[in-house]
This record gives sequence, C-alpha cells and structure tokens, in this order.
Amino acid sequence: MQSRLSFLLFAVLAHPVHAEDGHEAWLRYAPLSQNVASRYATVPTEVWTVHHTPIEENAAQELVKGLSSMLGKPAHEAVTKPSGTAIILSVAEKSSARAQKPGSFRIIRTPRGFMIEGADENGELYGAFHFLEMLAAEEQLPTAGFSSSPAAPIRWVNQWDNLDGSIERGYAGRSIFFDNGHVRQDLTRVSDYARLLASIGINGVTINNVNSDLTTLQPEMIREFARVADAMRPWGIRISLSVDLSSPQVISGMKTFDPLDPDVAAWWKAKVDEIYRAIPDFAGFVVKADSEGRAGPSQYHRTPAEAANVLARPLAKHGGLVLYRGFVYDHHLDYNNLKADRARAGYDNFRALDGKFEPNVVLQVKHGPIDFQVREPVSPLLAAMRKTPQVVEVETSQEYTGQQRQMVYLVPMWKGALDTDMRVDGKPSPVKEIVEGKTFHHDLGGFVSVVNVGLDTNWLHHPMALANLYGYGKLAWNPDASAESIVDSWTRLTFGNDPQVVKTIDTLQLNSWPIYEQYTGPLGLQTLTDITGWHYGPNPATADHNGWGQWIRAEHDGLGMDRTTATGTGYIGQYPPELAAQYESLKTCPDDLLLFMHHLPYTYKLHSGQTVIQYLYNAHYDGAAAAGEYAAQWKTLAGKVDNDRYDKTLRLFEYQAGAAIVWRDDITKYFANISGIADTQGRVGHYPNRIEAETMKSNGYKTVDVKQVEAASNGKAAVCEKTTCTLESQPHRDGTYRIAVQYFDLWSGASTYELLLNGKPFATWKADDRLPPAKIDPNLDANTSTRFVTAPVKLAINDKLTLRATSDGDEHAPVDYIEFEPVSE
Ligand code: GCW
Repeated sequence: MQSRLSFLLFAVLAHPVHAEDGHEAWLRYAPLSQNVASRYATVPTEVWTVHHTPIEENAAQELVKGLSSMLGKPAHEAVTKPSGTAIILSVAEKSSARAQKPGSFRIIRTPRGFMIEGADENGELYGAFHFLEMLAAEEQLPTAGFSSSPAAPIRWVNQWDNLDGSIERGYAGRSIFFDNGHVRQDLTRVSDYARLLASIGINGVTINNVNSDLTTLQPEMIREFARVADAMRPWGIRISLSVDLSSPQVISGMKTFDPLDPDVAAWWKAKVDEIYRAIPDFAGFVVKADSEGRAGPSQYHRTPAEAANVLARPLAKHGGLVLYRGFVYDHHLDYNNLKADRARAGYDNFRALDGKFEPNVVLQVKHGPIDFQVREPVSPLLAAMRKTPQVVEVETSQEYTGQQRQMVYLVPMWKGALDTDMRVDGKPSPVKEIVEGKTFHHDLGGFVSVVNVGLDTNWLHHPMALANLYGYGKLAWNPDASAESIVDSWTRLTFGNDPQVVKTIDTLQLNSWPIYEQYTGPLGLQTLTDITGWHYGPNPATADHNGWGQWIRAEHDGLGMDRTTATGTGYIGQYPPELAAQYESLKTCPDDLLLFMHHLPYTYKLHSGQTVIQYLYNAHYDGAAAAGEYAAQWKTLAGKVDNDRYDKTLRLFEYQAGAAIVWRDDITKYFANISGIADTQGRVGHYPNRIEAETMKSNGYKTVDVKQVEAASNGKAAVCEKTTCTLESQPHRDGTYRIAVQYFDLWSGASTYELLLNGKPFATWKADDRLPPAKIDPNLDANTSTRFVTAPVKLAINDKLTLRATSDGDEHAPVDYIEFEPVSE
C-alpha cells in the first residue's frame, strides 16, 4: 500500500501541468490560484478510510489526487488512524443507513476535519466527488453539515455498442468496450469511464446495443462481460446487458422462443443463473422487442408483459431488473391513413398491460412519443402506467441534434420534459415525480440515457457535448437542479473559474438548444433531417410518404399532424384531461408544439401574430445567424482557454456556422416550394452575393445535378473531372468581403482547395472531414455540404478570384457556390 501511495503522489506532483485533451472531462482538478487555495487552508491533507474496500479505496485515492492537485500540497492516505486532522470516509451505522436511500451521503465538519459518511460505499464515493467538486468550483465548504441523496434508484446509461466495436448512433470513435466480436483486452478506458460516471452519481451501465448482437448470451461472451463488470465495480457501477428475445432459439437451437413455453422459461432461468455465477452483482436486462425489426412476443401472439416476466422471474432472486423498452411501434404505417399515428404507439401498446408486469420489471420510456427529436411533447404513456414503475430515457448522444459536431446543450430540453406537469387526476404530477416513484408510489424508477461515448480522447468529440453527460447525471441525481446551475458547475470544472470564461461558455451553452431548434425544426415539426438515413443534415422531404411515421404532412395547403381528438388521430386524448384540453385548443396549444398537434394552413397566425410560413422563414434565418456568432463569442476567450481545446472548439463552431446555413437554405426553400408563398423579406431563393459554381469560368469542372435539390444552391454543383481543376469568379463591386466557398466534404477522400487572388494564393484547406456518408449518388447532399470562410479581404471589381482544387480518390473536389459576404467597415 505504502509504495503504491508514494508512487501516486509522485505522479501527481511530477505532472503539475495538465494535458488538456479533454480526457479528464470535468475531473481535471486544475490547481487553484494561491489566493483561492488559501481559503481552503484548513482542509486536511490526510485521508482515512476504515475498511479499504475497492470502492472506498477509489474514494480515498480520488481525494488524495484531487486535493494534491488543486491545493498544491501533497495529500496522502493515512496508513493508521490519524491522530491529527483528517478527512474520514465511512459508512453510516446500520440503523441510520437503513433510513437513508442507497447512495446518500453526508459531509460533516468535525473539530478534526471532515467526515464523509455514506449510507453505503457508493455514498462515500459520491460524497468524495462532491467534496472535490465544491473545491474545484471554488464554493464555500459546509460550515456544519451537508447531505444529499439521489432522486431515484435507477440512474443508468445505455451504450449502443456493437460487439464488433462499432457504435450505433455513436459520434466519437469506436467502442471502449468491444472490438472484433470480443471485449477489449485493455479496459483502462472502461475504468476511466466508470470513474467519470461515478462522479455524477450513475450506478448502472448497459454495455451493449439495444439492437443486441444475437451472440450476446453465449457462454464465452458472458465470461468476457465479467471482465467489464470487474473494471466498473470499484466505481460502484453494475453492468447490465441488452438481450434479444430470440436468444433461446439462436444460442441454443430451441424450436421456439415463445415466452409461455416452459422450456423457454427454463432456458432463461439457467442463463440468468449462469450470468450471476460470472457477475454476482449483475443489474439486469434491457429489452428492445417488436421494434424496428427486432424479434418479439408478437410472433407468438404474446404480450410484452408475458415476455418481460419470463426474464424477470429468474432475475428477481438475484436482485436483477428487466428494463423493457416502451419504444414499440409499427414502422410500416400507411401514410394515406389520416388516423395512423406513430406517436400513439407507446400508449396503445402498453396501457392495457399496466398491472400485468412482475415487480422487478420497469418500463423504459423515451421522453417524447416519437424519437429524441429537437422538440417533442412528453410521452403520454408516462402518465398512464400507474402500477408499473418507469424510467424516462433521454439521449445524450446527439443523434438528432447535431451529432456532436454542433453544440446543443440538452439539459434545458430534458428539464422541460421532466417538469411537464401531466395533471394526473387533476393533481400536480410532473414527469420527474412519476419516474421518481412519488406520483404512483413505487420504490423503483428513475433515469436512463443513451450516451455512446467512444475512443475519442474526450469521449464525445465536441468539447461542449460533455456538458450533456455531466448534466444528465446531475439531473438523474436531482431533477430539481436548474439547467443554469448545472452548466455553471460544468464550465467551472471543465474550463476554470475565470468569470469571463464562465459567463461566455454558460451563455453559449444555454442558448444553443433554442437556436438549434430554430434552424432545424421549429413549431413542433421535430428535427427536419433525413429520417431514413443519418439523421444529420436537413432533408424535410423524407419525413413524409413513408411508413416510419415521423410525418409532418407538409402539403401545398397546410402543414402539421392533426392529432386532435376532434378531427385527428386522437393522440391528444391519451393525455390526462387538463393537458389534453390545453393541446386540443388552438388558443392554448403552445406555439412550439403547434404543428406537432395540429394541421394548419401556412397563413395561420401564431400567438405572436406572425404567420406559420413567415415564422418558419424567420426562425431559420435567426437561428442560423445566431449560430454564426458562436465562433466570434468563443474568440473572446483566446488566451484564457488552453490551446488544444480552444482550437478544437473554434473549428467546430466555424463548421457549425456553415452547417446552420445549409439547414436554413434547405428548409426554407423546401417550404417556399411546397407552399408557393414567398418570404416577405425576400431572402429565400434569392442569394445576390452568390456565384454558382456551374456558372463560373472553369477548367476541368463539370456541372452535375444534386438529387436532393434543396441541398445545393440552384440544385446543381460542379465536380472536378481531372486531378486539378479551377473555377474563376469576380466580385460584383469593390468592397471588403469574407469569401465563403460552399463545397461537399465526403467521407471518402481529402480534396485540397486553394483560393488565389489575381494569381496569388491566400487561403488553403483540406476537405478531410468524416461527415456521415451520404447515400445518394453522387454523394452530394446536405449532410456533406460544408462552408469554408476566409478572413476579410479587400477586393476591387476587376480582381480575379480563382478556386484551385485537387481531387482525392473518389472525392472530386465538389463545389456548390462562392459567396462574397460583405463586411461592414
Ligand atoms: O432513434 C432510433 C435510432 C435507432 C435506435 C432506436 C432505438 C438503437 O435511430 O438507431 O436503435 O431509436 O432507440 O431503439
């Protein structure tokens, strides 16, 4: 023990400079200024824990590491009970622990220092992290005592990791858990992830994709998963697995997987016992069934309850749970049926089963009735299941919200869902209290988030995206915490306490969701992305005329889904009466959900007095303009943020500015075309500063049609047919301009582009981004459309601007247009 301690101490002191690659996320323990550190002069540097269990040891070591680094004086773990001042970690006496929720902790100031007392070992760990967080955010330490307990027992994350190492809807590199069909040999990253999760109070991880690999429950795999459980256990985290209901058939060749077949029940019992032999604290199963092509009980005309129960019964004696997903819907809906409605599916499939589940089955319900859109109402199922405990599922992975290339702080959106008062029986019943078990009196319930961290050094790719993971944990612990206070702590821990840094980043984050909503899907239209593809760039046409049911019913005369009980699908009637009445009436339906609930003419006037169509235009222009400001705001922090994270964030903000313009133009053109109503401000379809590539004098470029017409200005682009090609243009008048080049950056190659003014090169860049591969041949679409913008340059009308580009592989240096953005002097 002693030698390990002195080694750790040495390691901490020998590396006072933090490498800021984002890996430490909010656990950087950056040294505090001397001034601030002196305020904590009485904080003991000796840490003592009674039992030295692995969890306690991690808690103690975390304190040693954090205190040493932040206070700049070596802390250490005592080998024998300290006689002087100390921070003492302990578990509460049995009788008082029993009265507290698992995971609770108290921090008590004593004459001899501090006592961090957990209701259990996890509580000690959470208390230690909380103590360190107070220091890192420069907060005052409690003068007497402080106590905290989690809102609900289930605080899990789901990883959609496949055993081959890929991750469904993951945007930060490959799996930290798996590679090539196996658990990775080196699980260092897994331990590091467990530490991060523990620091925000998470206690469970479902390590594999809900679209579960059919070999998941093979005996060899179970032995491999046990290694993951071993790596996470010292951080108080239990693992669970996503399982496919056809496993008895696929793994053991049984004739059936009918949940009511006794042999099938016996199979699950034996399998569960086998798992517990390898993983004694296994947390349970997550089940996606009869959903998006997964096998399910419907094949045998059995109910989800019958399926869930056959798994739940053998788990019960080991303390395991089944989290059965409410995400069950028909993805072959008939678009021509005006009563068909995917949003109804959760309630329609599960409502009648309330009371039929075993006590250790929990329904896992996405917060909205569709699928993690930029704005949705809350799922009516949450209010309908009285006898069944529920967890609400939110998505940290930004599938529909910019895929961690764009900044979207999601906590305000989640708060909106959790705070929605569903008025069950006419009484206050916010969603958070339903899942906490308060409304319907359950001991079980809580929170799940799809996270999908990957091997990227900073876990989620965009430095700003980590605020969502941090925020999810904080909300799962305490859903009453505000989005403002959460991001404020995150910023302080992640970027330091400089007031300008804190204010700038807090403001950027807090505005980011409403801004993203403005340019990607206002008025309850949901994210107007390519529903049938990558869920990234704009493609509103894909919402309609298919079986997926993410319909917006954009027609010539009107727009939106009529979900009223009076004339529509009746979805609104699934809510308790007060909420239903609010959504049913145009007078009281909030504008931001209007087109989710109603089908209306484009000329319908909103509460603000604007027409629907003009609001759509304005929102897209305002949103894109606001996103275009992020980089300038970020630049005010130059020199105040370390270079690595400064540069990475700046590049992403510059990229987002361009992506927002792609969204703006695509969607406004789509609605202008379909409605035939012009933008009263004359912006949509008129781009006076643009010169289309296909109209420029070219050497080697050829004009091509872009199939997703709105994705390219004028529906056309130019591709280079040789190795190196050029395009020439001139400004319309003298002036100072930023020159924007709109091009397509494909997954496949890395073309080089160069701008020359009167033959003299002045800007160059590479199209080496790995944007989602487009499906539409020739791969030019709104996912890959990218904007490069120069610094301001003075141009005269006769100046010759040349774009010289070199193709790479099958990326033929595609160009859409060049825009001369006037800069006011
Ligand atoms: O949002 C959709 C995703 C699917 C996902 C599914 C689900 C794992 O596009 O990729 O599948 O939801 O939640 O099951």
